[in-house]
Amino acid sequence: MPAQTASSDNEAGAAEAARPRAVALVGPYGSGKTSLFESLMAAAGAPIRRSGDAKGRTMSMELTVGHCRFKGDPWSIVDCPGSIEFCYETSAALTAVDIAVVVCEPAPERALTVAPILKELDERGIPHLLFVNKVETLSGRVRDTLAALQQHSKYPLVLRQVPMREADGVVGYVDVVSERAYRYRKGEASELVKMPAQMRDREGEAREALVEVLADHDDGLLEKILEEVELSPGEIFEHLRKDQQEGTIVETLLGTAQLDHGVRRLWKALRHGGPDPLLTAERRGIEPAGEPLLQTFKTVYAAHAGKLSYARIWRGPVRDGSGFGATRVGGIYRMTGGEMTKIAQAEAGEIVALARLEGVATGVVLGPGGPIAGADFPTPPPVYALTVAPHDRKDDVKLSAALHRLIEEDPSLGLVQDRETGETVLTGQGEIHLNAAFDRLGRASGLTLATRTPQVAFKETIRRSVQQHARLKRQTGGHGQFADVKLAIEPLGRGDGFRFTDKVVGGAVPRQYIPAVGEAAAEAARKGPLGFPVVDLGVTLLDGTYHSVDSSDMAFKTAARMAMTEGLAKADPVLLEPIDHVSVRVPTSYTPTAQRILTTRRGQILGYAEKPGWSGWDEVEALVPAVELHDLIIELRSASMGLGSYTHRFDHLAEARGRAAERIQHAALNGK
Ligand SMILES: Nc1nc2c(ncn2[C@@H]2O[C@H](COP(=O)(O)OP(=O)(O)OP(=O)(O)O)[C@@H](O)[C@H]2O)c(=O)[nH]1
Ligand SMILES: [Mg+2]
Repeated sequence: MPAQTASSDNEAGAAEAARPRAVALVGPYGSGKTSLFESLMAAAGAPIRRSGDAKGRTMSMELTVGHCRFKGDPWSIVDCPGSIEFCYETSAALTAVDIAVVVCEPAPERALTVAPILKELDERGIPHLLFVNKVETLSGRVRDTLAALQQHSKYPLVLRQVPMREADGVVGYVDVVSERAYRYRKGEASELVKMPAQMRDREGEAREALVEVLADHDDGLLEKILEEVELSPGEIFEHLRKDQQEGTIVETLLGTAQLDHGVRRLWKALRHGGPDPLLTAERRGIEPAGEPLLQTFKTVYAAHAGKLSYARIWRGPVRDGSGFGATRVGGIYRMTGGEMTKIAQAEAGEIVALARLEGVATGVVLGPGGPIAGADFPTPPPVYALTVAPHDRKDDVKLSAALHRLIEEDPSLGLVQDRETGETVLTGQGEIHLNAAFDRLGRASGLTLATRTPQVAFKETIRRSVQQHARLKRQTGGHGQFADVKLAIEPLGRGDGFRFTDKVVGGAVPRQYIPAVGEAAAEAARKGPLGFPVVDLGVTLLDGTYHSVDSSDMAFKTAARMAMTEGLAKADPVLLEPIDHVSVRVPTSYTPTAQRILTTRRGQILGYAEKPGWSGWDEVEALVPAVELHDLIIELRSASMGLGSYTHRFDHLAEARGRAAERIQHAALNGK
């Protein structure tokens, strides 16, 4: 992005009132985003109920929006979930904001957990700051934390504050630009104090490091440094602001969200480094002038209001009642602290909830003419699945309607109607994700639901060719039943399916009865001697006899079925299980762990290599029986700080023998 645009925009912006900006709080699970959200809102004077200490807090499972003003500037804050199972919400939120704050913990060994979100921000070109939270627990050097995090960031992380320590830990900080020292005060702005003499050197080092990074981005600044010209705080500040707005540096701040330490300092960094929404729109390729334009980033079905689409307004104004293609805005709401306030129109930069945008999916860019573009962020592939069924079959229709809404609200869920097992399967991002989805589904539909592990579509085949003769002869009263068939039952190549051939000569079985024999053979193959569909099977009608009065379609069907049942059992039946091609992604330090997990699950490792474009991550490829995949994600995550993931696709059917086959058959018998 050209630097001129950024600065000229700032100058223009200074004269008029600032446009509403938006920030997303992102970062690994449990790093303190919700605590920071509450602290930021409180520091801006917004009414907010704080959930207090650890006891009152629960894992965030969806994004939350709050509105407030800091020093007169309007802001929307989007608190995102950190759990990988709810990453879709975070990806969607990032599409709607000008800047993100990556909230992380100070321990360097946790740096790896920040890697995925840094990667996403870098790839999507979203400017971001880093907030090292829980800094009161910092025991080592903040430099080490930064160095560990830097490995996962494309852009330089620049330390904006140096921690000030006393016997009982971090008590304040020195601002590296202004060179002023501050002491934290709980729930209040920090107090300006005299910089402790022993901090001068460390602060000087940090300042030098910061200036060096800035000089990398500006030749004028570089010249000044080489000529050893003294730089004023104002000058450094301007460079910092420009680079931060463009997203080419990552300012790093420290604090303790729970005690409001460092939170006003973060607010100021956001105020200066947060790009104007028009700049963000430009980054996204949206012209600043033109008809109203908005983008949805969350869809909810609220109990009373009906469908609500959270949207960022890229070009305003959007008025209540305005048409957008085939749909019309049926109410505009601002969300503050869980409450909805109805407003008449929304301006560029605002985040609002729009009611009744029927037919508009999450992520869509929408203008008066209708949808212009679809979601520009990824939907993660499913890694976990459970079946869903109503307790009472008569509620099937009701459930299906509720399921479709559920998936509209959360596109990282998926619905599969398994034609082979007859099950309705809900797929998603993990156990917690699916359980939360079932809770919501139960509440929304009022139904009691049953769920369980989905069945794997096992098959069976035969290994031996047999010839089987069967004769039906029944005399009941006057009219009898007669049919006689001789079938050749033989194995075919893997993947050939089922084939019926007629080789009858001389009208031993009249033409009109032959289709009945074929149908009966195919029907019999639907459930073989082991209880599963028989595949890769050829059946040939070789010969037979008939009776001019007593033969019929029915009689030939019955005879063919008898021949199949007897013949298949003698043809050395064997169980076939689906084998999937699995691709596991882990940080390289966990590659051996991933291989061990796959091997324990009867996997055959094909190899591993660095994941393209992901330095420090490997992709392990393996062939693994599908039946072993159900809870793979749970083990993988618990063994890799939550970072492991996988994708899979059907590869082939393989014969299952011995103990594995016994287990499968045992499970299938009990499950059915
Ligand atoms: N020591 C310390 N603990 C904190 C601080 N901020 C938050 N916590 C604790 O960290 C835990 C997680 O806090 P949350 O604010 O819920 O974290 P989160 O990032 O929103 O979590 P998810 O949304 O589930 O990813 C809670 O037990 C908080 O009390 C902090 O500054 N210092
Ligand atoms: Mg949270």
